[in-house]
Amino acid sequence: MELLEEICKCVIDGDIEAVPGLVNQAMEASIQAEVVQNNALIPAMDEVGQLFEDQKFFVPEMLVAARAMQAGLDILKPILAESGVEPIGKIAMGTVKGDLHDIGKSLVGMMMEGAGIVVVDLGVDVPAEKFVAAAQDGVDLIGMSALLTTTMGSMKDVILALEESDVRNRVKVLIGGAPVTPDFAESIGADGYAPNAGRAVSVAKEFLRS
Ligand code: B1M
Repeated sequence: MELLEEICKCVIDGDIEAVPGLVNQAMEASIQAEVVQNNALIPAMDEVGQLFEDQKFFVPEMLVAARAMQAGLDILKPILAESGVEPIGKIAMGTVKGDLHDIGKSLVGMMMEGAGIVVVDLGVDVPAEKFVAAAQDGVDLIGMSALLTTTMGSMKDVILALEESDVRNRVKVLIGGAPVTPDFAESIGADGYAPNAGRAVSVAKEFLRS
């Protein structure tokens, strides 16, 4: 099997043992890091997102695939940075204030990285000011996650803080998390909502294209 195809397959299979070795092999064979990213890691995560949408993959499979992708990307990142390859955009992601759930947020972040988007991980229990600071630092997108009905309201606080700080028009706001709905997203003035990591990447890419 061709090396890039093999990397792609091993990412989809979540084979975290094999991916770093194969990516190193590609580097030794002088395949450009950008080619490995664009022709192996990104298509693999596209496929994983699709399998999840089709309910052929569930969260555990998606998580191991994302980790395998991350293991490959960790090798490519410094090479990509040195060679000046431009990412397609930048997102600051965090779980909102009062909320400590980070699995979904991290999974979305890994999928975003797999799609060539730089992720600034703000962590969990993130106050509005931190999202605003990230917007002021020039990210293209703000991504918020909430898992508790009691913390969903913090998403609105962030949007209000962005509006008050005059940076609302510089960023698109994407939200998600188990209790979040499209209606809720609309009601608080978010630009987009995604029910899962695969869809979050599609929405982010649409925003970055527009
Ligand atoms: Co918590 N917890 N928890 N918990 N916990 C829930 C969410 C809960 C539904 C469990 C239950 O009662 N059935 C419930 C919330 C009820 C509610 O508000 N409606 C709950 C509760 C009540 C609590 C505590 C209050 C419990 C307590 O202490 N009494 C407490 C709160 C702590 C706090 O945050 N302040 C608490 C604590 C914890 C643990 C620390 C034990 C642990 C978190 C560990 C961690 O994250 N490091 C935990 C866990 C693991 C869960 C469950 C079991 C699993 C959550 C998860 O990781 N799902 C959860 C019950 C459940 O969902 N079955 C539960 C997997 C993850 C991949 O999915 O995060 O939904 P999810 O992300 C998805 C999508 O939502 C979407 O994409 C992801 C991938 O497809 N998505 C986005 C997420 N973010 C997105 C952002 C986007 C777009 C899409 O754009 C930016």
